[in-house]
Amino acid sequence: MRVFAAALALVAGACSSPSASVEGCLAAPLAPLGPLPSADQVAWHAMAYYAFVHFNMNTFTAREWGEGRESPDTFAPTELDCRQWCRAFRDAGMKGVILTAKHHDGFCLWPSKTTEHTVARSKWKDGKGDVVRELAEACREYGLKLGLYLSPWDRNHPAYGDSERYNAVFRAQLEELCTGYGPLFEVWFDGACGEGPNGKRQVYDWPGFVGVVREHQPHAVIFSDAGPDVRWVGNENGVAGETCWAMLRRDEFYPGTPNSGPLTPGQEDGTDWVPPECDVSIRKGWYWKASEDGTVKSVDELERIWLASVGRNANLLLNVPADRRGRIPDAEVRVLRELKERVDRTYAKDLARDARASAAGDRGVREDASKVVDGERTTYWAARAGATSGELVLELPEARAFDRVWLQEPIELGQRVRGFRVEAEVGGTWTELVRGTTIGYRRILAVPRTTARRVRVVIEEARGRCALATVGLFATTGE
Ligand code: FUL
Repeated sequence: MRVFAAALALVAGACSSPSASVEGCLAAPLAPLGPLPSADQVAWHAMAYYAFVHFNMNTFTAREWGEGRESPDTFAPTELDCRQWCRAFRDAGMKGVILTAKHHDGFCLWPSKTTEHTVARSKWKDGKGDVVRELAEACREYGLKLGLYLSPWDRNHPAYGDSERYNAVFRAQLEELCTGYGPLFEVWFDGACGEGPNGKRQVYDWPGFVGVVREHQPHAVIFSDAGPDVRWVGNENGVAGETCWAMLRRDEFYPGTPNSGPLTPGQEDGTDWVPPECDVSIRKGWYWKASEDGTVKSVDELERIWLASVGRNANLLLNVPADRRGRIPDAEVRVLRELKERVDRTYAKDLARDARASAAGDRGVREDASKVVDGERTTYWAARAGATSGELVLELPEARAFDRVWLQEPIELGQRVRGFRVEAEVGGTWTELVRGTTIGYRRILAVPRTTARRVRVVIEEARGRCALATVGLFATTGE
């Protein structure tokens, strides 16, 4: 009996100890397969969707990149109302907001001691204003998390280009922001620099910048082209790769990296967990301009963007710029609400929640397939030990119509799946609805509207033993 058990365990492919019981072995908890996310990165994945607000000197000059010679008095919002921003974002289902505390022109929205070029030098609120503070307070009131964008490229500061001197300035600015406004969920470093070949040459102290954030905001994730925690997705269209690994060979990239191609799909053999964030603007430019009022995206466009980002293992950072009053314009507030209503209508009811789930091809041993329909992201089904492919069948109480499939992996233990397909039994025949490569934290797939009682997810290939945390089925309402 003992020998038999040991032989079976070897077939199962994971237990090297002959004394391990078959059950213990086959039902062994899934071993982590690195790289793995930190707890703060997992919390970041769960946020999914939040606002970017480009609001600064450029709002008042109708430019995208200011020169740094603008008078502080040019910054003159007439009715700044960060509570109105937060109300709109909260009502839109967003979980946070990231503000351009300083853009490339160097103007600081808070009274920084590191430069003359700040709100403290403007007539706005007699030099007593602080946009970062107003937003931090409004975020607290409306239950949103706060993030800050701080441009390393600075066209105003006299020290820029004198590397060590400016690095000290930038570290001090970061310290002011990281210590003065409560908890930050994300710090956003822009890689852009338009100095050109004859411009100033600044060698940035990235380890020093990261160190300041780590010291004062240990739970904030740091964004740049190359992370270290969250990466740029490689485009500004709001679209993540169809193949989208959270992993990246991080040391091969840096902020402003010319080699941004791999940032879109990520790298299966990446050394670190650096998932992508999709930044895209709700209107043509990043900053509000009256001339671009006609370019606000429609709810259909926004829904496509939502699906191509949130539905592909990325987060969506949707830029909704405030206007010269210091308010989010009505058209944006309206379309954000429409998107929320549409997403809520589609995803409110998971049609698979009362399905019976079973795992086929497991030699009769099941690792509780029901975990994929229990509504919990942290419980999961894993194929038998050693299996890099597997199959899950969902049987619904009756035939139901759906056109969205929602899949999640238990990413705390690593991202694994590299090839899958979803099929439905239609007229007695298994019919392929969609196939894909990666899943990751969250994959949402649009499929042809299908009415079926039995649906299966076939994992064709994975980097290691395969597992799924969630299989959901949803139906759009046909708008
Ligand atoms: C870019 C910047 O140059 C744009 O002005 C904008 O802030 C965008 C989000 O990042 O690199």
